[in-house]
Amino acid sequence: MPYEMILTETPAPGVGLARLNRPQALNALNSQITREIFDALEAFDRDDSIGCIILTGSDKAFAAGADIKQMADTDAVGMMGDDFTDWSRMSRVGKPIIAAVSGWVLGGGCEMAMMCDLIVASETAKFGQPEISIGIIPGAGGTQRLTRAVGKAVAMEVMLGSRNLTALEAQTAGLVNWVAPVETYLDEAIQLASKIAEMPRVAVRLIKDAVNKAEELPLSAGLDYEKRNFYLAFATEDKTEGMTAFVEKRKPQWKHR
Ligand code: DAK
Repeated sequence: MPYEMILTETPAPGVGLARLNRPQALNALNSQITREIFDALEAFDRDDSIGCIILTGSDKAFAAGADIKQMADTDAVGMMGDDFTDWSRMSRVGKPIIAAVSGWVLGGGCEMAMMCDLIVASETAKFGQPEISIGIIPGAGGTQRLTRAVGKAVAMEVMLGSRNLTALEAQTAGLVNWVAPVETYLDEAIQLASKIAEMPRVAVRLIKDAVNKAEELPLSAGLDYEKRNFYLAFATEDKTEGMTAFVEKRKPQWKHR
């Protein structure tokens, strides 16, 4: 697939990697790069050889937010009609996505990272929602996902005070899975992705689906939802293989079915 603003590769078996590649604008998210990211994530999602996806940028910037120059001349109606606004495409990706982030992780960049399932950050990563500094508010989930991730007090400070969190602060607050030196964070994300890609993929998908529901449903409805996914796992060949392999004391051979 010919992309102009992102790069894609398969850095390890089962791992698909999409890289934002607009260095002159610190990977600012305009309509084209956003569309290309969602196209690439969906292509990896459809690809049977891929079990886990990594979304990354450069060491200097994962993304410095939505493209302010593009938004500057856009009014409310223009924003509503732009396919830039349809970020639900990312939520529908069934395979796990790891954000491997470094440098600026701001505004829409922070929101995009939070839409991923895990975040591996370099020590230089700076997380923020500075929209207030340009007279707007977060529009791709920042007020909701950041608050759920780090709690109201820190979220208010970040958004009202336009204060960036360091990688360690973000990890302590619960936003980031782990922090690694800038030289190795991507390799560590690839190792994690490889490990997930080796897991039985139907179970991986069912877990991602159920965990994401935990953010939306009351506990009783969430437990019912989990139970249905649990029963569904019992309809897979991998359930039979996994349990048989345990009893026979051998490594399971997953069919991802
Ligand atoms: N948009 C456009 N260009 C940007 C940019 C951005 N967000 N961030 C940086 N650039 C460009 C700069 O204009 C500059 O380009 P030239 O002037 O060289 O042509 C180049 O990248 C390098 O930037 P700087 O010279 O500013 O670099 P510094 O190291 O001095 O500063 C910085 C780095 C990250 C602190 C600074 O660039 C900065 O403050 N950038 C803006 C950060 C920001 O305010 N981000 C939030 C934007 S609002 C939605 C989805 C998403 C969103 C909303 C709705 N829907 C689905 C509805 C998201 C909104 C946002 O993210």
